Amino acid sequence: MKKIKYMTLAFVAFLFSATTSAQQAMAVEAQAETYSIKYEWPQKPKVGDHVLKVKVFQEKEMVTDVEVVVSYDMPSMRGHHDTTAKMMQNKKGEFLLPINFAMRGGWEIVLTAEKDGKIVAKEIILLDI
Ligand SMILES: [Cu+2]
Repeated sequence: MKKIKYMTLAFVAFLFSATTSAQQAMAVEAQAETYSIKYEWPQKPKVGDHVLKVKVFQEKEMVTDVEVVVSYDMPSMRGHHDTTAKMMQNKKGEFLLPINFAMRGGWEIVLTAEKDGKIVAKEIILLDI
């Protein structure tokens, strides 16, 4: 009976150490994989629909195995134009989506890049239309 107890303890200790080292490995991996979002407006945004173009990079390499979600609104009238959509991807792996600037004023666009359901990069664009 005593022997079984020791074995259980040893097993629990093993599990604990395995989890800890796995977590440490993940933390190191997350630091090494630095994602960033770059964006551009092919045409100067004005009132109306204007395409936003986005590229996602991991270190200096462009990556295509991510999803980009865009969420935009006017901070001065929160919720009034609140729109969230997944960006479409072209053959080059760039992300595109027309943004509807319904009226003049300040706009806020939040871009999030997601990989395997986790947010890996975030970018906020503030502009006056
Ligand atoms: Cu408005």
